[in-house]
Amino acid sequence: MLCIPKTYAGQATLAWDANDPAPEGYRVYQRAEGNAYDYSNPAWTGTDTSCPLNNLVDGTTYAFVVRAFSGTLESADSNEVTYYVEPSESTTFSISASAETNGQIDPAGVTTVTQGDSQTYTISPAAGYEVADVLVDGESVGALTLYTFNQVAQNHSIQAFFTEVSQSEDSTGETNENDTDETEDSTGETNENDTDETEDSTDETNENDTDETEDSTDETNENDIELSLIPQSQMTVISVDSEELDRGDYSADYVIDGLADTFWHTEWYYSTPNPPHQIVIDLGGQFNVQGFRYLPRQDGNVNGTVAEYAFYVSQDGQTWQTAVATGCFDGDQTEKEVLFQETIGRYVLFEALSEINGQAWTSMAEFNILGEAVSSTSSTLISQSQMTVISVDSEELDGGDYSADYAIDGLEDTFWHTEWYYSTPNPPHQIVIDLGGEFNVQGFRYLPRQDGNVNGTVAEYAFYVSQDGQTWQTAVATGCFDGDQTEKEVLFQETIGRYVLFEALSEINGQAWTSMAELNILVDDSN
Ligand SMILES: [Ca+2]
Ligand SMILES: [Ca+2]
Repeated sequence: MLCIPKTYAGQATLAWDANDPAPEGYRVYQRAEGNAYDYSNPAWTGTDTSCPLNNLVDGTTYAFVVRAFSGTLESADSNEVTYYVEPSESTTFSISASAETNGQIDPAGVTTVTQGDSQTYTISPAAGYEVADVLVDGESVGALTLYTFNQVAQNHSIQAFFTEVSQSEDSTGETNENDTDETEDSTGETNENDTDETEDSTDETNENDTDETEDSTDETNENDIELSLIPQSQMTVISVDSEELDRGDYSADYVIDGLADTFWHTEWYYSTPNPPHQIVIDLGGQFNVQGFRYLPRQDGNVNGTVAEYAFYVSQDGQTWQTAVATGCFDGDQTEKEVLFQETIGRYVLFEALSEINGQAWTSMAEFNILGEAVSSTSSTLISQSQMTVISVDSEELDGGDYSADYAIDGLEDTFWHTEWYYSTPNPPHQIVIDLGGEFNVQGFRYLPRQDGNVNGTVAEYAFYVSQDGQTWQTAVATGCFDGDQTEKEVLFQETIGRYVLFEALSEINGQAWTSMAELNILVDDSN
């Protein structure tokens, strides 16, 4: 009786009952399914009553018989047993490696690693650059040039960032000759910061131009836009119009998991909604957004790969202005990068308008946003004492004193309130303030009334900056405040002006009033 008593780790053993009397030996013959036995070529010969099965091809069914032999005599075939060799099940994981501009990581891209193995990465800055940081699975591990994933047991990502080597002060005595009106660096680069007219009249090294100390060799060029990726770990998918979760897991969350082999895919199993498809992402904070990267799915299938797109930036995730970028990607699977005019916001919306083969799906392996964190640390508040309320459309002066001036008196417990005693004008309500001089305005703070009553607390707003207090361009910021009484801060693209207009478009409970305890204006006074 021939049988296969045990298999382990893809290794099978064949065993049979001993003949009595014992023969000289046994011969095992094997054939792949569909083939005949080759009795001139036994797979195994020996005196044992079992043998291992070696050199079997994965995914193939084999049949075996055993024959006893003595001298030239050989028995008939035993019963035949078959054995299917399971495809090997060694588990693998993906490590996705990327390097930002000005350096390389090796190996770049997606590397498949067998479970338990290690994978080492070499990080090489370009000349004049050094490693700024390395993120492993979104977490900083420091400015390493070598990193090894040991005993890999899950998917990973690694991203390398680079920064210009900081030049120590130029002490070589390289004289930066000051000539005439044009301030040129010795390197020939026009130095934009030296716009002040205070020129050294000597032939000394030009190190102490006014407040800005410039390195004469290091080109400080403001046009060098440092593009950095916003860490995906702080991003959240807020909404998506469609994601396939029934036939597989193609959640929108996979676009920000750092893994090239996982992807978002719109529904295709029970329904196939038509484009446009939209995904909205919270960046986790205010950013000066400069661009994005779209990595199409990397599994060899191109379904859902985006052709036409539009990209939006918003302060509040609800109000979306005109798209900051629109276009049509090339129909291949490489990562696409789109840059645009810097736009401050916390939320981004990617809209897929068409698919490369005209299908209804959208798919996306990875989504990255390029931008710089915005904080008000570089801004200063204009002193309210130099501000003046120029105009207000409504203020209650009969039912109490709720003058618009109280919005800039520095006191939390006094506030501007629109009329409610004799009349209740509807919004929008507007207050125009003269800042007392021209500023690089980059934000404002709105403090709702602090007396326990919420009437008039602003929900939707728009904010404008003007040079003359009469001509108002497009709002520099629009949005909707959370419905609580904490102070709200809104930052936006720096805009030069002397006058600001705050417009309240709605109230948190849909009432007609507007109230405001304090309005403060943030400006950039760094130059
Ligand atoms: Ca992914
Ligand atoms: Ca006040």
